[in-house]
This record gives sequence, structure tokens and C-alpha cells, in this order.
Amino acid sequence: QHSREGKVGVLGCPMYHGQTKPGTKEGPAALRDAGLLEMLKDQGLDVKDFGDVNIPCLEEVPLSDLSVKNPKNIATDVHKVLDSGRACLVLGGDHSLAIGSIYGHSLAELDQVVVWVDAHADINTPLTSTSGNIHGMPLSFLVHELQPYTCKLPGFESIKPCISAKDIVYIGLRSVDPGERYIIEKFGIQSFSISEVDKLGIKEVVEKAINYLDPEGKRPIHLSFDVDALDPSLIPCTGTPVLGGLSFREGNYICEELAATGRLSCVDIVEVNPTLGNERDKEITVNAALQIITRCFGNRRQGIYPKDYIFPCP
Ligand code: NNH
Ligand code: MN
Ligand code: MN
Ligand code: MN
Repeated sequence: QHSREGKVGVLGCPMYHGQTKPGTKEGPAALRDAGLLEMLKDQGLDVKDFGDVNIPCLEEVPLSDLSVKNPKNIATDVHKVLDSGRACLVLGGDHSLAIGSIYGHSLAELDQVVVWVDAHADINTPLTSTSGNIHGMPLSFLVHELQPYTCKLPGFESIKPCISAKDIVYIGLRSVDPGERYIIEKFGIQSFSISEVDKLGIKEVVEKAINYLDPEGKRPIHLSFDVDALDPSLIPCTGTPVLGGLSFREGNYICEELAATGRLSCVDIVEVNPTLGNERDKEITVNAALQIITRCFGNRRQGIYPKDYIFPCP
């Protein structure tokens, strides 16, 4: 895993089938157009853009088909990026893409752990969901223990559960459905809701999260970062904002600390919807998301210099 350090593969994933607001398909382009690749290169990283995952348009595919192709293509592409020896940055797109990215991660690496930063728990089964939106269900398809309690959706045959309940940590939750709360308690999923962030402070939350998932510090980390985890004042352009979110500093701190483990192999940045709000809202959202991304790949707020930095002397 350590060999991925300094090398990033960027994968756009213009997924929008997991919810009802089609603008999430503009997420990857908004982040790239704002200079994402250049920012990552400027911090001394070896960056390769793998383009966008092929996501069929809603109009082109019969409903029964939909779900199939998407997670499968995402998984295949994430696997490819990781097998090329790079960490994988997946630009969303709605959060249903995590079905593919986490499954794809499992094809490349044994033993991943998942840090799920979100206002929402995204672990509804198709049976507990009241919205029917798949972006509220991705974890239910991936967690072994949940399989007896859920149903197979047509088209998800290619996705196999690949993580255990004990391999997940939530940070930032503040909108959790009854079925989701039940699942979290029944299967003992480690959750640091926004109340625990209030109570313990972000330093202790992140420390506890990392130690809980992997006390020996050996396992690859998948960070699935839903931008709605941050306070809506920072991320006005997202489909389901929830008041009272993580501060910008807390969001930055989480990513700095995960990057510092040297084991962050896959990062999803999801639910940026640049078509919501006005131009200023879009600028605020994209800037916040970009800064969060740079933190995930080693850009620390204290300042950094590249390995080949030459200290000028007269
Ligand atoms: N829990 C709700 C649902 O299942 C909302 C999910 N919305 C999200 N998740 N944005 O991150 O539909
Ligand atoms: Mn989410
Ligand atoms: Mn492989
Ligand atoms: Mn969310």
C-alpha cells in the first residue's frame, strides 16, 4: 500500500441514478474545470487522469438494467486504477457510486477498512428505505452481515458483499433513518455522529476511528466523503443538505490525519451538484471540495514542500 504514496489516479464518475437530481453528473467536470489536476500536481504528486467511468444515460437504459452496468463499470475502473499502483480518487456523482468503488477496491486489495464521512448513514436496505433512492443504500449491498436481511436488486448480481460491519466507521452523522439506526445498533457499527464530534472533539474522534478500524496500522483505507457531511454553509450545492454539519476545519483535519497514515488507497468525493444554487454557491462548494481533496493526498495546512525541493542559496 505504501507504494501508492505520491501517486494518484483520478476517475470521474458522473453517477446520478442513485437519487432524483440529475446535476450530480456535472460534479466531476466542475471539479476538473476548477483546476483539480493542476492543484494536485502543484503539491508534488504524480497525477494521472483516467477519464470518466462509462455511465449509461437514464433515457438509454431500461430501468431493469440500470443498476447493473453502473456499479460494475465503476468497480472495474477503480480496480484498474489501483492495480496501476496509484491511489484512486473517485469524483462523484451521487453516493451510490460507492457500491462500485468499494467493491472495486476489494478486487485490488484485501482487507480494506471504510471511513464513511456523511450526514447520512447510507445503509438502508431496499426494504428499510422510504425514499427508494439507492444513494441512501450503498453500504447495505456491501456488508456481509446484512445479506440475510435484504433482497438482491436486479442488476446488482456482479456486486458481492466485501466488508464486515466492524470494518466501517461513520463520522458526521445527523440524519439517520429508523431502519439505519436499528442496523447500526444491531450490528455494532462504530459511529461518531456529529454529537460525538461535539462531545469528544475531532482529534479524539479521528484517533479513535483509526485505532478501532486498524490498531496495527496495516490495512488499506477507503474514505467515502459525502460533501453533505460538511455544514451546508460550506457546501450549498448538494442535494440533501442537513444543518449543523462538520466545520471546514474539522473536515480538513479528518483528511489530513487519514492521509498521514500513508494507507489511504481510495477516496470518493460525492454529492457535489453544481446545478443547484447560483454561481457563487457553486464557487463556494467547488472550492471547499477541492481543498478537502488536496488534504487527502498530503497537502497539510501547516505547509509542505516537494521531495525534490531545492533550498536556494546565493
Ligand atoms: N437516508 C435517506 C435515504 O435513504 C437520505 C440519503 N441521502 C443522502 N445520503 N444524501 O448521503 O433516502
Ligand atoms: Mn452519502
Ligand atoms: Mn487486481
Ligand atoms: Mn449524505
